[in-house]
Amino acid sequence: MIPGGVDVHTHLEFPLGEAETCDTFESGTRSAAFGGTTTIVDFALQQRGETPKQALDRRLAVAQPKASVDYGFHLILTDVTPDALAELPDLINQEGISSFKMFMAYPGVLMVDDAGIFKAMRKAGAHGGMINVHAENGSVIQVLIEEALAQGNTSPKFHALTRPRIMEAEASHRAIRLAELAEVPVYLVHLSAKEALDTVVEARDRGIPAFAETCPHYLFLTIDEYDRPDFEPAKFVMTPPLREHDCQQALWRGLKFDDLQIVSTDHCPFCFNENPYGIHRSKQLGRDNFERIPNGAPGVEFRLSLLFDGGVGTGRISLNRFVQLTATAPAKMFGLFPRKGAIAVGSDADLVLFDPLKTHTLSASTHHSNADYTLYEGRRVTGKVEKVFLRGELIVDGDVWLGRAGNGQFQRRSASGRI
Ligand code: DUC
Ligand code: ZN
Ligand code: ZN
Repeated sequence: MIPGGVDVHTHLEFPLGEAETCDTFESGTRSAAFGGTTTIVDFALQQRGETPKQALDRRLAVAQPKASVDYGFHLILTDVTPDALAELPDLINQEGISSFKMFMAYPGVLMVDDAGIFKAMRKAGAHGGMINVHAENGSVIQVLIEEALAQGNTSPKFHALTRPRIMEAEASHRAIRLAELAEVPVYLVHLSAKEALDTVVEARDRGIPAFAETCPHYLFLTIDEYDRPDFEPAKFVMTPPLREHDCQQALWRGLKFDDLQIVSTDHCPFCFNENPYGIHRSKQLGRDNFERIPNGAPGVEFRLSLLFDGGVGTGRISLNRFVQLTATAPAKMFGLFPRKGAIAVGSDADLVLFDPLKTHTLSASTHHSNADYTLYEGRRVTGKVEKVFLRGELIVDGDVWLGRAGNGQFQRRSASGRI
């Protein structure tokens, strides 16, 4: 029996550029539950011209009737106006939104310049908040993308080739240094490159509160997936892209030595085929231009099984470390502990009965996401979620769904806990 998983990086019903993810709060939280995750922290996106509070209210209205596991939100700041900054203290201390995500990538869409990031960091830091950063140098990457397209290099592999590891490292370093000056804890999302991890290690060795997560796809897949035939590689187009094998080894080492604190999924699902959810929810948008392939992949359901099989099963990490990476540390980092992330008197009875000996096959034909593919089709893993309890109520019993849409509760998170 282990604590219910806490996945602090999902995107349900989420607009991304011209696309939108294909899992609703109903399908996505059901998929999470079948994978042993009883709490997600998703994102509310501030659109331009909107204040962060307006973005939160909009997002709550979407999630509340549909979510079947507990949920919170990080707030994505895209427009760092004086009004937006003025709302941060209340969001952190009244509304339960203690972390803010900012993008150093996607110029003209989500990217905020260093001045904006620094202003938000200083304000959040002064009021107990955390800043999450998507660390890639978006301006330089844009040059590489435009060069590739001008040369007729439109296939999915060029998504990876135009997003080099050292541009993740450069932005990671910049984010950490800005956070250091602003005196705010910083959390790098979806860390993939060894060189980015090196900057985190360097900062942590100096005592800076810099933290990072990685995701199962960076631990189990490599850049070789982009050599698949036809348009198949589009399934693996996520940001940052899959990296070379030496990064994988560095990430596993990082998990072992606590240079990386959390494994979350960045569940950002788009179908491969246009039907049944339409082209804006599918990879086909980018058939003739890799830049238009929606960036993201499904994964929320397989985090526990993959990490148990590939981590505990191989002896890379201990069983305790597995629980820490998937439940306790994310709950602590994002102000949910001890309500979440622990089996203890007074904690929510979010419990997973996990069979460590049961072998099963990961497949889109049996998963519960709306996505029509998985990154791990046919992979055999040992370790399976058998029963899931949310606040004491049985919601997954083997293959049977007992949960209810609307039964998930919004979690007001406390000011950021550091671990
Ligand atoms: N970053 C994310 O965290 N999720 C989806 C796409 C992206 O770039
Ligand atoms: Zn990102
Ligand atoms: Zn994401």
